Amino acid sequence: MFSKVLIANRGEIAVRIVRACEELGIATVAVYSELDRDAIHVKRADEAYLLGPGPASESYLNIAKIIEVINQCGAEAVHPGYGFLAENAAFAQALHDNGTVFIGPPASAIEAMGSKTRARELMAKAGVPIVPGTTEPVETIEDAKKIIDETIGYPVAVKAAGGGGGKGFRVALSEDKLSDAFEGAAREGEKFFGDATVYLERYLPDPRHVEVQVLADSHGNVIHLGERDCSLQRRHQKLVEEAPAPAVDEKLRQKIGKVATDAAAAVNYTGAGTIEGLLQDGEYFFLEMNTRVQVEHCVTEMVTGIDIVKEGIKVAAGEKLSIAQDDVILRGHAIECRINAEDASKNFAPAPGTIGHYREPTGPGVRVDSGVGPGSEITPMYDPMVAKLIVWDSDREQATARMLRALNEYEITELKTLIPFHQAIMATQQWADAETCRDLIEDKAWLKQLAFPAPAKDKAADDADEPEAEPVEQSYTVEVSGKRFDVRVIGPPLAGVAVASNGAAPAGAAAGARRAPRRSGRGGGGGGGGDTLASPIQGTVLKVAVEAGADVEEGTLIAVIEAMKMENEITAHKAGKVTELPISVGGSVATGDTIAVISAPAE
Ligand code: MV4
Repeated sequence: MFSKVLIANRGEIAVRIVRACEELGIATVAVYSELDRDAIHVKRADEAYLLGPGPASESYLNIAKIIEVINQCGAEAVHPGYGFLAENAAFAQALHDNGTVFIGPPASAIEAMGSKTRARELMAKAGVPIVPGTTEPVETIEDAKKIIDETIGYPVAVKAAGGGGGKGFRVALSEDKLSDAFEGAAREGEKFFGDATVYLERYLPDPRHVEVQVLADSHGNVIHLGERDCSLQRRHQKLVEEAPAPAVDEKLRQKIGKVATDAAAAVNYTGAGTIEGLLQDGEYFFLEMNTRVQVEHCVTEMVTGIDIVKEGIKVAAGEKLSIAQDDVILRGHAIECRINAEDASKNFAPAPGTIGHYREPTGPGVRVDSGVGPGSEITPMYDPMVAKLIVWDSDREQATARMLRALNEYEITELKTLIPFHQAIMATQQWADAETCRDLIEDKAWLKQLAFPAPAKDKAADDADEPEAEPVEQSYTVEVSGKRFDVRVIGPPLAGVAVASNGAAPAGAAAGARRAPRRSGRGGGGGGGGDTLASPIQGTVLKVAVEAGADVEEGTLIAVIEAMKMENEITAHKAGKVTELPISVGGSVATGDTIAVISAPAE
């Protein structure tokens, strides 16, 4: 076994890997950017090294610098987590050349699965069912038309060959929409992956996203740990995942499990990986392979009792898998909700900011994997996912009740997160019926009811470092439905009512007034107050959807800002007339910059 592992990542997954290493008796090395000096993953590791400035290209993606740190600290292996360098074959190769173990598959497997056309070709040859379509790149729109007419038909999915996770994915419902879809997919492929190559698939009208967890060692053992359903996603960002998949029975599980282990074996896979696929009317089709540990691996850990991260580390050290296929037994049901710093009521606008009070749910069957705590700053520079709430219970219905209980227990102030969204989703009949909830996630009116209340005016309460106030006893007269009561309240002084002896309303004030703490908060989600619509993020203006002088409704699309390669829709925070619009396509905006000024319409 390794004695020291460097973790080339940040946030919750870095903490997750530290935990696995500690349990295996391995010393841990964190790396961090200048923005992450105070991050939890840095404190949790045994040693930590600064990589460079905030931008990932200068820190978490800086291969030369990471190798320098490896050689400085003497780590024998590197765990890449997910994102950043996890599926970068050049990084895996560079480590190999440096005599360092990459905790993941061989560079050749990453490369084979990285090209989606190559992966489709390999899988088809290995007898793995792929979504019907092309396994060769399609060069021109004319070629595409011909292939579609002769074999695939409409609707058709046009996907970027360098893609994955839905990036560079367009649908053409009919021939007149093909050139838009083709060009859109090629453009996105070029932008995200430097590869404009596209391929075609039959578009399945209402599939479920079902993926299979695999584990493989270097002794020829390849097993699967059953499947996860990740159908609840928005713009290809998964929001909720569960295991087992409601639509998969034992017979289908064995079938898709075999598909997954065949797929992994075909590229000589080692470590933890996932076969992503679509399930439509009981038929399963390979989509792509993620050659890394995934965000949602936890739900599989909960129903199998197998620690996927530890197994990955052990097989990288040359050990055999500690379980055989027959040892894998699924028990109960697990659900994961991703806690993102986003405002669902504003079209999932990024809502970076600083956490005030923070307390995670606990109790039976609850697991929280997080990389934040009180006072943590969530920067727009990195992924908005700050934590994952995972619950286990004996069946799906009970797991849902437990998830609702745990979401209620989660206390986060000052930062807007998806907690209200998850609370609403978990309470729907659609979720109870195991539907994909696609209509709800796109329903602007439904999302709007998740709006956060106006931010508290009390600035002093923002300061989480203030000491807790002495409890005080105060008498009030209250009227409940017209009936008068005299009450005594014992606790911290209420904000705006009592003033502590030092003259400032203490931190306890916010806590005292809190019943639904996560709903308070003044996170940067969208409005600068008043007429000004401020940008919640830093990025590039991709689209300006209105003209100055236009009358808009609350929720009207104003602009699309690209940040972190994600397109973010900025919508009107109120109804009125656009009186100022100081942005233009191609321009850049900083967090807090004015996107538009919207004045109340004249009476
Ligand atoms: C598809 C599809 C329909 N037909 N491919 C690709 C990436 C992943 N995020 C979802 N992807 C899809 N690929 C073909 N040929 C539909 C989706 C899809 C989807 C699938 C299952 C559940 C939810 C989904 C939400 C959006 C898109």
